[in-house]
Amino acid sequence: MPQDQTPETFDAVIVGAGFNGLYQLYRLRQEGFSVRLVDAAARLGGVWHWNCYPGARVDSHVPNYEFSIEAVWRDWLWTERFPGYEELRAYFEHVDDVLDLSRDIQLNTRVSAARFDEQERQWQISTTDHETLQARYFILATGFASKALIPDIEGLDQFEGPCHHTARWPQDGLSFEGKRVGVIGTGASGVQIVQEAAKDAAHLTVFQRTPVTALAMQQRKLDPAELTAAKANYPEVFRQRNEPPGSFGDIPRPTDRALSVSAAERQSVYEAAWERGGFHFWNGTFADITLDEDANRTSYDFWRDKVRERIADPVTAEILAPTEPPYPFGTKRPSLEQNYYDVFNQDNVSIVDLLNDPIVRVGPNGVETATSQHDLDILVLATGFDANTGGPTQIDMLDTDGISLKERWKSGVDTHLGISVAGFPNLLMLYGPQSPAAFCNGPTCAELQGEWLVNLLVHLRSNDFSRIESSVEAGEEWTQHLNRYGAATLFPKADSWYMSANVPGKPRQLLNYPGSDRYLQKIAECEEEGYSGFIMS
Ligand code: N01
Repeated sequence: MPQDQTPETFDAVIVGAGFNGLYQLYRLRQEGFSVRLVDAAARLGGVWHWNCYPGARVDSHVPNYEFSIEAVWRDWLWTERFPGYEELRAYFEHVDDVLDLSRDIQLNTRVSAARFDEQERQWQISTTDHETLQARYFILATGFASKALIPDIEGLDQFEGPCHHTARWPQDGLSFEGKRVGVIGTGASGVQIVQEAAKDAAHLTVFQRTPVTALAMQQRKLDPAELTAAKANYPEVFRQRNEPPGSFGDIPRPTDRALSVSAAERQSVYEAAWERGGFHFWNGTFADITLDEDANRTSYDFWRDKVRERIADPVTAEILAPTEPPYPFGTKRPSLEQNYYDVFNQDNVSIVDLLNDPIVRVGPNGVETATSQHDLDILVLATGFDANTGGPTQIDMLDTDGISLKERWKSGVDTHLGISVAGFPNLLMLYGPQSPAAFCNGPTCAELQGEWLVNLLVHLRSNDFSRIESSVEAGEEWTQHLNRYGAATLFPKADSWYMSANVPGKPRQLLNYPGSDRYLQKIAECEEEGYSGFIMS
């Protein structure tokens, strides 16, 4: 639409077609709101559009990473316990078919800027195609991992072969067959792509800075009959998932402390969690793993010994799974692996320990480290994201004093409940910074926090309010609360993206609320108190 015409107007414009945005669209529409959802991608699914590198798959086991809406799960059969990106994309098509979402979704459209019109109490939302949409409420469901982090390495742009970030992978794929491949980064994305590249590459060089504590995935094919039978119990699994602690329905919150049981008992708890696979070993062993260093050390030692027995070369073993923990176990996101540690026994795979042999520069033919030149045909950047804040700050938005969100957050993030920012009326965030986001399973959070937001918009409409803004004091209080809460855990001890420590210059701050049960309690209290911390008119 040309800019001189009246923009299309909605009750709400949502950015982001992942779990959060889609759930919100579905529910707000049910409540009679007019909604438009916009996404830069060419399909639904959020990260699963962008992350199509070989091996990309979800680290949450079936049936956790899906909506608990019966009409959606009833006829959907996953083929693997941890589905790959192709299957996840198909799942989102199924969601679309069942919930009839696409009629209110605009794909291939990137929101570039937004301004709040105080007179009209409407957001004017601009896209890179010079279109303007108008909405009373502007809802960001941009996810915590939408802005790729390209490392600042000298000469990176000089590399002559294909060089891609994992979250900007070519949609039509890229073959590693017979190529010399380099992977920088060993987080969840790095682990997955390394496992695949090791199969076909003539040589694979893995550039590791900090070791990842990857856990046994225990992947397996799912039998359709078995899965169909399991669905009898889905209502109960989803009921548990959506109740405190609110995340995974079938990983019960442990109550024992690691050092309050005998060494033999501890070992058997760890063994059982390892066998169950996935995040059981992270979240399902003892209550104090991310709270107490001595307890934490027992889980690190178990993990280290488990992994090291698979790595033939002792030097490689020490690089991948050091004797002393590089950070408390679980304070950087543990990835899941199938044969990650085994591939380092192959002749075509080598590891470079960047802590002892850092990258100096990238040249046309490969990567130069302090001691060696590594000639490469393909360079993979598995270097992560400007997590949590990267999505919202990509949109040029001004507060009521004319200061951009990016500028406001330069010295630190201040939100009320991870949902609202003082000075940005009618702007609401789902899965945003200072919410549990990365600590809460995506679909669970989309439904629980999403319902809270739906109730809020219904409340505003019922009371004839057209403006909502959180107070400065509420933002300060939430930040202090989160900092205090975080300080009682081991998370601040790691240089992780949870702590914003992976982006040079970003203020160090815990941006994910480590406790979805406590968070749910907090937002429920806010609602019961008539939306405390918010000013409505
Ligand atoms: O990113 P990361 P990711 N030189 O930030 C290294 C979700 N996710 O894309 O630790 C050299 O974890 C960096 O090293 P260091 C999931 O929540 C989920 O893997 O900073 N190395 C690290 O090793 C996940 O946790 C899934 O020292 C550099 C790596 O790059 C989150 O997204 C799949 C560097 C980045 O790891 C992010 O995962 C994928 C440099 N200049 C992602 N800069 C699934 O569910 C960075 N690194 C499966």
